[in-house]
Amino acid sequence: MHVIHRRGWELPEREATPENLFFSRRTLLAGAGAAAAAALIPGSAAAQRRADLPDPTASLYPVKRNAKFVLDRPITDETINTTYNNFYEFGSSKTISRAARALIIRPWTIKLDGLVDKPMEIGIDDLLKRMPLEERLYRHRCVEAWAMAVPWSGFPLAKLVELAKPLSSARYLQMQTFLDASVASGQRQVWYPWPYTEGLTLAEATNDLAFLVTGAYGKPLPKSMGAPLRLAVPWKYGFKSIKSIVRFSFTAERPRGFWERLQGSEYGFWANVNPEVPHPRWSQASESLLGTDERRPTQLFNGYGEYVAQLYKGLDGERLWV
Ligand SMILES: Nc1nc2c(c(=O)[nH]1)N[C@H]1C(S)=C(S)[C@@H](COP(=O)(O)O)O[C@H]1N2
Ligand SMILES: [Mo]
Repeated sequence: MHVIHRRGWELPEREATPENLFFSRRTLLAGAGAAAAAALIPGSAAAQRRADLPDPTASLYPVKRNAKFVLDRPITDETINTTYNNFYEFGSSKTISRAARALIIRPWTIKLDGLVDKPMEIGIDDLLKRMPLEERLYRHRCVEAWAMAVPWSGFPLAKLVELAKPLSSARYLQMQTFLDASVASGQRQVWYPWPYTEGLTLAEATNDLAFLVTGAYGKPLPKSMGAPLRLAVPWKYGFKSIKSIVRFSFTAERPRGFWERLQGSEYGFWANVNPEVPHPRWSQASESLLGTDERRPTQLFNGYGEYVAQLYKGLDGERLWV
């Protein structure tokens, strides 16, 4: 595993390559040990049946749209968004939607722990009963320079923070994806720092825009998009929007995310969208709109500066844009 943890600057090529291509090249470098680790383990028929159960929350949707959040572009075609995904647990290509069907989303228990009044566990359906669901139209900007626009359903992350009752010593929120290599073959690729994690400051997490997603396109969230619970932080690069969350931990120390652990020089903690700060291997000046031939100029904070710019005042020494 240590062999694979080489840095970007040790790689022979520095051309503009999306994160997935970069890491599939890394896969080749990993050699025989990795190939053995990636060997398929057949899933059981029982697990398959559990994965096929209809989503019990279907009757909750559609939910009322919050008119405050408007788009400057058409909503991306639903079939594109459900079949063109980044979800490394199921593979490093964009076509993981079939593999992601193996994910078992009930029961789905979420832990709230760390620096909280009282650690707790709550099932997703109990959580949904306690949370005010609404629909929001958000842009999403992947660090790979493609963008989409999605009608998400869900509730403000601030509401979950309220439920968890963090102590005054808590400064950050770390979120963690499920870990089950028997359904997610990507998690057998041992050179990745599984489980996927991401983090926010508490000020970011309780900001109006930070949204926990449980549905999309007026339906329960598809597995390929991170069912049953994923984050949407639209002013940051897409890798911050962690999927299939099982744990929220409140910490005093800044957490290090999955991509930051893999390649800290390219994927940092803040990762706010900025057209003027290129990724080390490509420009961020413009973005392509998924499902169209259109390119648009990238906007600072992905166009959400009025909501979030004040969060970053006085943080000039920080790498806010990587
Ligand atoms: N657990 C997990 N969350 C994840 C990822 C991932 O690989 N695993 N990819 C991230 C990246 S890079 C992006 S752009 C978005 C993609 O979301 P989508 O597939 O719904 O478009 O999910 C983010 N969340
Ligand atoms: Mo991304």
